[in-house]
Amino acid sequence: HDLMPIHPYNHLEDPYSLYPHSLRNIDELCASIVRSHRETSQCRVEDLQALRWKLFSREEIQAYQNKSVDEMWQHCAIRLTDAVQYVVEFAKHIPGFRILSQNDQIALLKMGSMEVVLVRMSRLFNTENNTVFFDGKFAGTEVFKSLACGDLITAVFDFAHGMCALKLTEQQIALFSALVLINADRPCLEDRGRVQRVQRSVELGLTHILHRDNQDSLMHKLYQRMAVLRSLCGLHMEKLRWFSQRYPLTAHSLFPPLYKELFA
Ligand code: CLR
Repeated sequence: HDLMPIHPYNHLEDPYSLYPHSLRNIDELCASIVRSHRETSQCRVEDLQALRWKLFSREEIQAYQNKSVDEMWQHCAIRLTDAVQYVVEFAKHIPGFRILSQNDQIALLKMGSMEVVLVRMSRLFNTENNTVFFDGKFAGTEVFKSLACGDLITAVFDFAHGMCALKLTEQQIALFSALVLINADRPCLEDRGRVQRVQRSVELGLTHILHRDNQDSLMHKLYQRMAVLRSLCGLHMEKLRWFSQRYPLTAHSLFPPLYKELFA
């Protein structure tokens, strides 16, 4: 049991503590995070393999490019919100997430849901031609041209490429997603201590499966990816502010309520 830490928390003091006390508990925690990832992942990677070369035609790309800026923003905001909704479901099924206060759950989702969407994007990414599965086919960066935020799109595609290079298993992606979400460093948390305990348990879970997979060195790389994610989401918010100033009406009346609630 060399993975078992000397834990500073007595679970009797905090009946809600989920800090794993044995390898069996870590296994259970991992299993339930993997299950909730699988059940909310929108799309199975195996199914996508068959569609790998289903690309948008010239005409279809042209149609996306001919959309007005606000039309394309609205379209993407709807797709993004749909993906975010699955991330919210994922979070709700993580045992440690459910025990947090409503306010802390919302604070974590506000900061982390877009980041998890981007982690999930790497599952739908084809590195051979730099395309992502979007709207039923594989789309390159040119499809998003009319959003007029090429730097964000390029950065997001680069991130997906880098994630793919790590060749994570679905289990590793599940645990990494949970760790991205349950981050005690986020602002505006009420009970940071409790978030920290849940974060430690998820960290322990990820360490455990990386160790089991003989890939301990990935942990360091994953922390680096988390820093990149933070900057990408900063860029996303910046673009959103730019857009809302330019097209207040679309931003106000045509964006999905959840998108506005989380990002605006
Ligand atoms: C992520 C994985 C989900 C399906 C999905 C839906 C919408 C996609 C998203 C993925 C990846 C990021 C994406 C988004 C639509 C627009 C957005 C391509 C594939 C790019 C980064 C543009 C962001 C612009 C907004 C600020 C409107 O299972």
